[in-house]
Amino acid sequence: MSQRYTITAALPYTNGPIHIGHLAGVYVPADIYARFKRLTGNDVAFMCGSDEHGVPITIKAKKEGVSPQDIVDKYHAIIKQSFVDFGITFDNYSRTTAQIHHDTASEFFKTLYEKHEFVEEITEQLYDEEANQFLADRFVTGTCPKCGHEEAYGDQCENCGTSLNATDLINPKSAITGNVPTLKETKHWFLPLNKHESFLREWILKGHKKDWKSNVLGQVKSWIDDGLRPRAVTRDLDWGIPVPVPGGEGKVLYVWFDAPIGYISATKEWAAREGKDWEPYWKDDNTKLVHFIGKDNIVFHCIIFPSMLKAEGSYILPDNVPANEFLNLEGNKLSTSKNWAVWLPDYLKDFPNQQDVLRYALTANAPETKDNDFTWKDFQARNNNELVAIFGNFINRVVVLTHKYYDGIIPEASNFSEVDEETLAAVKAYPDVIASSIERYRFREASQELMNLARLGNKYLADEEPWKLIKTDEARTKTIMFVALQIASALATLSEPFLPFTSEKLNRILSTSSNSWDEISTKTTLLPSGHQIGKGELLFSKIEDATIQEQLDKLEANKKANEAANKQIEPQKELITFEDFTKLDLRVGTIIAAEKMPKTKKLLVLKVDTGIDTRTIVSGIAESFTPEEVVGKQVTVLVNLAPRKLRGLESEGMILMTETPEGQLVFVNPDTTVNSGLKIS
Ligand code: B3M
Ligand code: ZN
Repeated sequence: MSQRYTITAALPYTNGPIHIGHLAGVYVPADIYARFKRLTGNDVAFMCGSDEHGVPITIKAKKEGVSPQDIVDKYHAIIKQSFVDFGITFDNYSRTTAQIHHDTASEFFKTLYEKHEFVEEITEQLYDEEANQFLADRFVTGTCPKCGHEEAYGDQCENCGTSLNATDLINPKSAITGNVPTLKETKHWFLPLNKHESFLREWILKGHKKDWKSNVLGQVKSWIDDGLRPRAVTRDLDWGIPVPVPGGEGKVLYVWFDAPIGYISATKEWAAREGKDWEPYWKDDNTKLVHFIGKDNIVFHCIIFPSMLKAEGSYILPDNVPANEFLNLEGNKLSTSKNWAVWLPDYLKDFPNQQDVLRYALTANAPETKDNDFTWKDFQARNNNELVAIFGNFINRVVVLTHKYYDGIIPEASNFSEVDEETLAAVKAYPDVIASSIERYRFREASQELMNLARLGNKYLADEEPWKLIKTDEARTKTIMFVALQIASALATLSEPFLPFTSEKLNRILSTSSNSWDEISTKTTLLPSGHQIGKGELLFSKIEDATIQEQLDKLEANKKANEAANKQIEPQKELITFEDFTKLDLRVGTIIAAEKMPKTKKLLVLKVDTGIDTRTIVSGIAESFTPEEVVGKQVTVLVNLAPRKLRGLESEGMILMTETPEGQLVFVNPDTTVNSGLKIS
């Protein structure tokens, strides 16, 4: 029976491209679910869009010296393209700067205001006197009162997930100037979450105990048990949706108030475009609303947004919020600021047309019940050992043999053996097996069941050996190939939610289009005898060690470059007098010989012509230069430094160097060749 679904995926902040963590945590599972629901005949509205308000965007704009609108325009386009590239089938990808969203969010706010669902209060908020600005959300950092994490933000601690008010922070610090904020009075509108507590308890903890994920229920429960407090839903900022009620001048809606309403505006925009009515998708009790999010968004989707919807009164509440945990990368937390990430546009450049490999690797290793680690080695193994060796190999064998034996025409099957019957029956069971995993939001498990179907095909061929039988038993070979082709056809349909590009290719190879999900279980023949299949194409190709090493090197290089870019210029040392300076005897010297100091990594033993004499100087430059490279170089020498023994060798002076952020040493030398011994002053 067809069911109406409103499926949402968290609106990404538009202050940077998206990376594999976003894909694994939210967009791939949401897309699998949406595709699956469509294939099983449901009415689906799959909604997303860019989250374009909020402080991170303002901060980024300030840093780059452009307007917030410039920032969101740039990243909205990049993010939207990534979703298209990775086959994420949103029915609408909108944005929160769209007029329809401003109108929808304003209306929503006004309705709650008119229903007296807000508490209006003048309170003291953090203020940066130098920047002349109130500090909320990400404009302020400090110590989390709950877990002690020292870099918690004014709205949330990313370490323990607690949602905070800026004034809760211990030792708050302005993210704009670094100053300690003062307190200043200002008026805001608060959503009294405390008022909704018993409803929330009833609805989530009693109503959804069975089918919600335990990580989600756990967070919600601890939130409610801690006691809910009124939460400000307006801010003293200039980037956002203006507060549409008297006294709201110069203030905007809190980004977490407007963003989830973005799901509604996206639906409205889509419905208008498609000539549909949006309301049943949000107001009909029979509609199932499912929010796909990461774990840091749980409180917003399970407590704050439902309270808003409930207060408004005409909306349905989410049926489920299958939040995922976090994905790490090579053992470390994914981090935009540390550039420790695999960005989707970069992946696509390095692995063109291999979106399904990433989709598969991320699904097979999805952070569903605990944080998980993405490693390039695992990515390679998933590709080489599963996609290539099992799925691709099976299809390739079937297609090659069908062309070789029958010119690509599906042969007639005669007597099915017991194994054939069992195999065909097993195929028929797969739609339900995979569906049951998807229904329980177990996408890893579902992806492994899909691979098991390909395994079944591989094993069938390996056991039946049509390549041997073709010489002795033509009729039997035909039957085997017929059965194998049915499995290939089932794979074309059942792989669609997980591997959409592969499914499309496979349908092209088989000259078919996907069946409906249920037909795989009900139809006796998926591919009839006499059907002509198309040309073979390679579905997957092996990924070599060198390719993986390149990715690992790239990660390290990105990290280093980022550290270098963030490296602080050292503060100036204390003042010295002119007399102090004249004590230094600096000369131009010429290196006339060099050799490595035995048993050391860093030291070169140099013979330097100082103009005064030729002397030995031991210098820690062996990691940046070979002895051959430095011979003949002119350098700056501090000649009157008291001699020092290094590894038993007297070093009579010092060569001046500088070091680049990448750790490369560079000589400080005259820009034309001059005589050794000239004074530098
Ligand atoms: N923009 C937060 C995030 O990316 C966010 C989600 C909004 S969903 C309504 O973590
Ligand atoms: Zn914390």
